[in-house]
Amino acid sequence: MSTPLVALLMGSDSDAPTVKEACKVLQNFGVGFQARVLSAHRTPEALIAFVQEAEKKGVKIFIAAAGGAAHLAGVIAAHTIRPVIGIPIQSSALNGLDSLLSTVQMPGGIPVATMAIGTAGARNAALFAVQILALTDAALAKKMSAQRAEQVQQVQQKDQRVQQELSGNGQ
Ligand code: RP5
Repeated sequence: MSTPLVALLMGSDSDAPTVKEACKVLQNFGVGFQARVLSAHRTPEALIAFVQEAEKKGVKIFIAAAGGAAHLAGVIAAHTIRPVIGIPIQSSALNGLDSLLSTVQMPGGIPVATMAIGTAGARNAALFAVQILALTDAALAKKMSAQRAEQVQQVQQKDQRVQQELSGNGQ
């Protein structure tokens, strides 16, 4: 894998199954990333040291997944001017609403691009990171367009199938 352009941080190893969805997307696009468990609350010093070091090593985008009182993305954003994308984990106590609100409600001046709760958010976080990188990488932009076209085809196939199965209107 190439030099990590994306740092993918999670507050706990219990977030890993969700974060895996983001990893799959980045792997599909051939974007190098580093995944780490670092917590805004449990390992605050190590988190800040990692962010500073990652910037020096050329990480361009931070993705942060956390649940509950999810301050990971916000704390990262406070320590870097690189884009930070937040994934609110679908927590068991409040189904992720806690994670969503604590990730999205940043004070003006320190933005976090907050995705949907759970696995859809994880996929979109990675896609959003690829879109940012694609602004200055024509090959990546081409792959992104191809992926969108493939998605259109998949939906069209599903449409055909549903028409045949449910309404008998398939051609
Ligand atoms: C957050 O607390 C983590 O991101 C995780 O979603 C949540 C629960 O962590 P564990 O108790 O499973 O380690 O910091």
